Amino acid sequence: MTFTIHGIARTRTSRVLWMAQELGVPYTHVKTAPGEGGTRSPAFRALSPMGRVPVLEMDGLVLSESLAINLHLAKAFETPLGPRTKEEDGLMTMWTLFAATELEPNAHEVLVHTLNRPEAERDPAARDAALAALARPLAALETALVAGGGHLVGGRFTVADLNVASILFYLRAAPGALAATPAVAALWDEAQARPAYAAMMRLREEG
Ligand SMILES: N[C@@H](CCC(=O)N[C@@H](CS)C(=O)NCC(=O)O)C(=O)O
Repeated sequence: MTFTIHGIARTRTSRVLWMAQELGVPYTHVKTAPGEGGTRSPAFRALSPMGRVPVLEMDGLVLSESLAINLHLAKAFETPLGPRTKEEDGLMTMWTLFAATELEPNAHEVLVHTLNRPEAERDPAARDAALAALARPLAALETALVAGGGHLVGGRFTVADLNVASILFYLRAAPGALAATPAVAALWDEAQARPAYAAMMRLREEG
């Protein structure tokens, strides 16, 4: 079973490349970039409803949405990152949707105002408002991680942790963002120490 990932590493495609590195299986990487000749080409638009990367192609299935792709890959391959029971599957889906809805919008806002925009265009007040809005979901994560012995599902590092950590990635330039949530900070440290994370970061640097 092999698959193709479309998207350059310096986009949300990095989340899927991270998962692919965790699986350690061969795959094809098509470096589609956002914009003309990339995501706006008719061929790519035929793959992605929103014309956005990443896209996964596998066994005739075409999937968009980075975090959903990761859930699918975790289930498609025999890996400890995937669910062992229907209950684990439900929890992994829950934490993935939590990452997408409760964490990502404000974490992205923090990223925009700490790293992504040129310094003159960054708005510290917008960054601080986003950080304040993250306090509640980060506290919820903290409670779950403490109860789970450091992981969200099944007492081991799973796709739920990976998907959440791929959003915590946005907070890397905001020192102190995880200071009030030591278990979340510990998960982020663990995620960064994984060889698959380091491999993904190398792909980002290569472009
Ligand atoms: N919710 C989507 C968002 C994907 C997304 O925004 N991709 C950006 C790159 S990070 C993109 O393709 N932008 C090009 C465009 O919107 O035209 C996901 O998680 O996959």
